[in-house]
Amino acid sequence: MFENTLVAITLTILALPAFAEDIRYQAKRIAPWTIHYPKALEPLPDGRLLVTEREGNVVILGGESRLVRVPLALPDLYVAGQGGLLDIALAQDFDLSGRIILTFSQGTETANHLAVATATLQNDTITGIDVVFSVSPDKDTPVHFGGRLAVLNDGTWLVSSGDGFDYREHAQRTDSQLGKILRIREDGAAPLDNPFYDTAPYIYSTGHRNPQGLAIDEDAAVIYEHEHGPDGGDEINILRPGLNYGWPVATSGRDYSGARISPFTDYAGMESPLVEWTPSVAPSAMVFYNSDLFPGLKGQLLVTTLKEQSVIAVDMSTTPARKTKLFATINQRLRDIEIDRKGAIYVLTDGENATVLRIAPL
Ligand SMILES: [Ca+2]
Repeated sequence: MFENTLVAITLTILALPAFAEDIRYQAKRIAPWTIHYPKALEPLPDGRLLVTEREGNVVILGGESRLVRVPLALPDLYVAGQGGLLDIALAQDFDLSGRIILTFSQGTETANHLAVATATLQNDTITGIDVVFSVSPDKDTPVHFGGRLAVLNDGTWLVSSGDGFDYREHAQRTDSQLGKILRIREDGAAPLDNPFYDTAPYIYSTGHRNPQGLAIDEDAAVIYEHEHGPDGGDEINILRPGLNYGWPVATSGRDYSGARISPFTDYAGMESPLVEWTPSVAPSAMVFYNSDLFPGLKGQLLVTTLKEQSVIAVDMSTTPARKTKLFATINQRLRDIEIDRKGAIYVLTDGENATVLRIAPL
């Protein structure tokens, strides 16, 4: 069932400029432009990279300079709009178990939802796909799935769930899992210490629109989240259990028609964003950079954007947070960003013919 394709990987130095901290870097293309509509990448401890394609493939890059495309038998995979195979992450016990975590949209045009599955990676094969969780209720739009994963220190997972676009009032309802950050155990059950365990066992936080960024500062034990606003109102928040992040009651964004969504940009009992972008940059992913490889970036959030076609470093230690545009020479819509164990930065470009760039000091 697995069709492996071998393709030589070329190394191309794209740019040798300096960025704001005057650190010289090089961006090397580490995959041919043959990755199709990718959604996420994940570095492996052995130096290889995993990349998801929306059609349901995982591309494995590296090893003996190879590209291997592994089609996954995801049950009822729904590929449309912003849906398809989405994020990929490594379970806490990956080094022992080879277990990976996947999010994907499942169902049909009239009834679909975000699903979370586990599988086992061994060499170039992925087996044992097991759907452990499905967001409810179903919706009938092909957009705003969320789908971002983060693995916490206690082994539980955060999963971002979008508002489905037409269901934005669900973001304020605890009887719906749309427009939420959810926290689940490895077996798909709800952790007993979730904030609404008795009434809404999976919900970690409420009032989200379409969250695509989850990043953890391990030392400070802080979880950062970002989400797309509508027209304007992209935000970065610090996630805390049980809090309400406002959507759609409090937002700086407007409807694409220009109509006001809400008269409120802040509201009692709801968290205001710590960072905001109006007009929108369309934030697609985020990591907390905690390596010495780029000392000037240490302690900052790195945010990839679709619209801005750059990486934005956000220094949360200043008020207001300082935003610095990085790697502007890349000039591509960017879908994901990850850091490997050595501190090198990987960015995943977007679209029909995408690639992965490895960014390291010159
Ligand atoms: Ca908000």
